[in-house]
Amino acid sequence: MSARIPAAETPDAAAQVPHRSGFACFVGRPNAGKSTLTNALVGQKVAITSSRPQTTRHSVRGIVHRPDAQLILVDTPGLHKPRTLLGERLNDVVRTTWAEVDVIGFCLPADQKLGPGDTYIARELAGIKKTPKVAIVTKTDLVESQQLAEQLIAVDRLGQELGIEWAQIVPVSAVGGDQVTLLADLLIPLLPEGPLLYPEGDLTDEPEQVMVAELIREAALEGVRDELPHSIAVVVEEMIPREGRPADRPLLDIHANLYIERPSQKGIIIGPKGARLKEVGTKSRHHIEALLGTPVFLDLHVKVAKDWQRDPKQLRKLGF
Ligand SMILES: Nc1nc2c(ncn2[C@@H]2O[C@H](COP(=O)(O)OP(=O)(O)OP(=O)(O)O)[C@@H](O)[C@H]2O)c(=O)[nH]1
Ligand SMILES: [Mg+2]
Repeated sequence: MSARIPAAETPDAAAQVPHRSGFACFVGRPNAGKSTLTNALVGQKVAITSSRPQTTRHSVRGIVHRPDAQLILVDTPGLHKPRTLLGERLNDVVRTTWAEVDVIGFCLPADQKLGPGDTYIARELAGIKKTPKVAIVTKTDLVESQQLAEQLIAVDRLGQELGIEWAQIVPVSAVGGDQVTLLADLLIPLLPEGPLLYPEGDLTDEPEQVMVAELIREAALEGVRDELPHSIAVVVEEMIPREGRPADRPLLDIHANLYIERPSQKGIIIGPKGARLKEVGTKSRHHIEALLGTPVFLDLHVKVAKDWQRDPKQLRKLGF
């Protein structure tokens, strides 16, 4: 007598597993680790990250491909109390995004006690009844197991207090690569059945020009403090292959402007004898070359767009 193969493991049964596809957005306070987690799940940098809050300024899509599913992650800006028109616009992006997705992943860092910022977001999430919500406790590598356990209990309690039924509560470390795959496994069953939404192999739908601008901004954010990170915006004006280059030695000319808000900020960005700006150029150029797979000449200029975070006209010009 032959051994019986459990039904779920027969090839026929595998073929009957429905294909799922849909959108899961990550929301949370600024700096909660949403973009780092998005990149870890996709397996490649699609969103820039930094230790400064409010790094992400638009919704960034990252695509996870599985044989039985396509999970599209939508990384959003950190939801915060806005102090500028830009801040209001960023919060609008978050609220529009979570109204449209199939699953909401609420990110709460393990190393910080739940605070008013988290409760504020949770209250809003409680009002979105129809969408399943997964609580994601991020940065678990930063805490001991006791502290993690306390945080998981606190998150559970927050759900109970506000009438949110978490579909899951998942601890992850994007930096340590811990439970990242599990998170995808848990999000996928919450997606509707459906066909591929993006071509196989696509990891994001971000335009190249936007990714290049973001990589420059990421390099510029490193080492700047206080208000300055918020004041920086980058626009790529042009990307054109240099004429007259031999086919085996192409060069892509990229012209980009780095905007700040006040003339007094210029000195810090440029640095003594231009050293800082040069460093930003060199660092981002390496990342851009890796992204585009071609040598790049980066022409980077610093310009002042006075008080752009508060000026509707300037915001429009900068793409917000
Ligand atoms: N140790 C550790 N650090 C992390 C982890 N995930 C993110 N970080 C760090 O936390 C900081 C913020 O990460 P981001 O991914 O940019 O946070 P975010 O939620 O996207 O922030 P905003 O875009 O500003 O809303 C960065 O310095 C990350 O390196 C993690 O799993 N472990
Ligand atoms: Mg981010």
